[in-house]
Amino acid sequence: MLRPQDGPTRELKRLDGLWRFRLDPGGEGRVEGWWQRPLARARDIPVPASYNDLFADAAVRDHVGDAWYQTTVRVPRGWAGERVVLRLDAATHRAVVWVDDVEVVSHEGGYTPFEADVTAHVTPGQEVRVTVVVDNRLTWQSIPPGIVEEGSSGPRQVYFHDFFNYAGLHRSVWLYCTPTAHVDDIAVVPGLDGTTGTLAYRVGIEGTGAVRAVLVDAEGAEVARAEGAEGSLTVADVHPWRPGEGYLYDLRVELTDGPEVVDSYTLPVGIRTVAVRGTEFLINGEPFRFTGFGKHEDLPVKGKGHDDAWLVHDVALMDWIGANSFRTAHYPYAEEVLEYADRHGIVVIDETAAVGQNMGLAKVVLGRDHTTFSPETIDERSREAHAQAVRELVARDRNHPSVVLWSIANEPESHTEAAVDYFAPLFALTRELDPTRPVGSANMMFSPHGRDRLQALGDVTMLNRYYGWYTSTGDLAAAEAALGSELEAWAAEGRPIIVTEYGADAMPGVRSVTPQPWSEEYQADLLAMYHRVFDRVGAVVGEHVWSFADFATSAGTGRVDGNRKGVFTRDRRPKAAAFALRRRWRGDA
Ligand code: BDP
Repeated sequence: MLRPQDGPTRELKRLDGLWRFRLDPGGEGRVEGWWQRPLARARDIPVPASYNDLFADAAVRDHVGDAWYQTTVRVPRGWAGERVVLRLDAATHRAVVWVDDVEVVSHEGGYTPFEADVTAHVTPGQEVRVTVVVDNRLTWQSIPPGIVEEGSSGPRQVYFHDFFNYAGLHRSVWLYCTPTAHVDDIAVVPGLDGTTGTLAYRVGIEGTGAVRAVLVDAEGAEVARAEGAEGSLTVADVHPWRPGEGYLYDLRVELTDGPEVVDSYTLPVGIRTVAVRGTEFLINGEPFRFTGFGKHEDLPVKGKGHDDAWLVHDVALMDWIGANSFRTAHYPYAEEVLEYADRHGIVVIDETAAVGQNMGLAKVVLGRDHTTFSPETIDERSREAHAQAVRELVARDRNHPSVVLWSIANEPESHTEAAVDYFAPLFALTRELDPTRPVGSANMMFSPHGRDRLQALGDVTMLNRYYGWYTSTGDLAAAEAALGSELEAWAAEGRPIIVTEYGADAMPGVRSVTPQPWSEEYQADLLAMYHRVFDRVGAVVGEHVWSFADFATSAGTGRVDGNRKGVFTRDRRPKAAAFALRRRWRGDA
């Protein structure tokens, strides 16, 4: 799905800013038709932002169910005769959208965009009312899963993942226009052969016309062109995209009618290859070692609302510390983030929102006894929702050179036959949708080597490990021995290993001369212990500390105002571990 853009044949209007907002705990709005008139008893709310932390009100923070958003927008009068589209970059976790009285689109899944052709419902020059109802409930059939329970003071949302269930309009909302006949989709596959680059492309069009593809380098010089909706471009003396150097070409796709350019869309592209060879992860044929973090979209006040200032700052801190990569734990991030990674040469592991599909873990953390995969819990419908999440992730992100690996789930149950039955088709689907990138899923410590049955389905072994924290707490010597023997066992499988999580909580300011969990020193010492082991095991090609920054979670006795495994605090101040990581990853500090 193409991101909307301004161009010679397209225009764009961002609908961000203050909208009107009302919670609807009783679910009355859908019955009473709240979209049909100005939202009564509404208050102002910023878009994009999570609604939860804005109002100093527990009823808002812990709301379960529908929340209504409304704004009015004037359709530019110059758009007469154009196709007009309303696009939401994300609505968490599902939404229905109306333009005036007409329902135009609904969408399931909180982290991928959706849009509606609203041409028939708008008049250029006139105002329309846009109403969105966003439902934050998680069920066994949603990705991620959850259960809504009746508590003494109303419904309560239970979920099995370790980050707060922020909800709302987390990303931008757009009104844009294209010509009626237009470029609808573009897929590119880059290739490299010595100093020659190739770019296979496929263009989907609506309407009729001829397609031309023109590739332009970063200085604006044309380097290749081709005619036809499908083809391949060749670039002599190519300037590849590579980690640390986000060199991009522009692919200008034009839909023509004789001499006239009917539509034009410019896609930034990077020419690079990705492959797994034995225990190596290759980018452009060269072994790549991942250094960096599992992150979150998580901010004070804004929750999961995207913010360009924090994006720029986070990447500056990743650069400061020597991180070359991150994982979009545990859901697809805003497209702005991936575009920024493309431009800055940052390597991305791109993850679906399938987190918490593990009732073994739920039993330990929440004391609940459920079967993970069953007709009463995660079932066929859940798998279809999961498949759709994979389709939408790949459709949205396949053209980003920064994305080198798909992670289709985080820490699912992985030792049972049911897990294999559930996941084998999802691995196959991901490979069918994108045969050019490796696929994996992050393994949880309850299914170590010898028990896990999912890693063998992937191309890369992805391990989340907490030796020295959740096990052997405070005993780094025991933790080191256990970690070493497990990694050696995984290495023998012959796949590259990325340790996608390792870390310890640390409360900033808690200092200790002896190994005390929760101290800044213990966090730093634990990471150093992992690094000693990684350096002994050749198959380890990636180290992603959990986590980049502290983040909000649901309440729990192991959580102090959220998860404190950040190397930076939630407001991005470094803990002691940050300086140690910088010394390891930059070597020059
Ligand atoms: C892992 C999860 C991650 C958690 C982390 C932790 O993948 O989301 O936040 O552990 O416990 O299980 O800190």
